[in-house]
Amino acid sequence: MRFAVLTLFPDTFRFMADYSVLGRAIRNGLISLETVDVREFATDRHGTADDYQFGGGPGMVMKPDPVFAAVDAVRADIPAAERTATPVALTSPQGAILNQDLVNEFASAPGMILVCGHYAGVDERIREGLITHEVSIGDYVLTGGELAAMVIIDAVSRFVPEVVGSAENVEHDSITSGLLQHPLYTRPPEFRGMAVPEVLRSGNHADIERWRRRQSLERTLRLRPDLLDTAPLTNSDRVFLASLGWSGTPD
Ligand code: 6GU
Repeated sequence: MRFAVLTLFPDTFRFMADYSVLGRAIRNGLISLETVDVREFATDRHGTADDYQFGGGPGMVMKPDPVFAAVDAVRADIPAAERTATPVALTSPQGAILNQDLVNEFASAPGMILVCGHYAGVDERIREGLITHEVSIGDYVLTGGELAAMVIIDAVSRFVPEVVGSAENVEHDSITSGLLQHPLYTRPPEFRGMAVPEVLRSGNHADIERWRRRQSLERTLRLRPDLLDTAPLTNSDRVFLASLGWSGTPD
């Protein structure tokens, strides 16, 4: 999986290439992360990437010409057969909020081009002529799209085979399964008066699975009841949830 990031601050991505899971994935050639300095594609010698807005108003706007030129340069390196399947995502607070479905969609592509939004925003022709997806990472405003791009790259990379320890890790993780994760414990069995639940030390795998499933269901009902509307639930899940007062649709 190849990530190309268009940014005004390419250095901010350096730590991603160094740190544990993604750093290893890059060194192993499972993913590649290329940063493209938009300023280098500016048409003037000052490297101007932003300008005042037509119509007036506060804040600068990212100019279209350097961004188009930078995307063209990245695309020229992508095999023609993969070009149309490569999303061009703009990070911006106006985008669709990132969720696991969108992460999965990106993960099925051969690569991604990410454009980090900045200043008051981007010239609308960037949206019209280049961008296939506009993505936000939540309803709050960041100083720039770099952190959002890093979040997207991290979440998508987990679904590239072998980046995370085993496929099971990804399939069983919380949200991917549609429910929040059950509680986890490691040694010591008792810590500051807090004991590991007996069932986890029983060696009875059926009991352990049932306990974990119920903990997931209980936690999801308490913290994220909205997830229960779409989570794949069995009949016994529904009976258990009903016993907790859940009034969701029985099927
Ligand atoms: Cl993608 N960019 C900015 N600037 N702020 C954000 C965001 C993105 N997502 C949430 N807030």
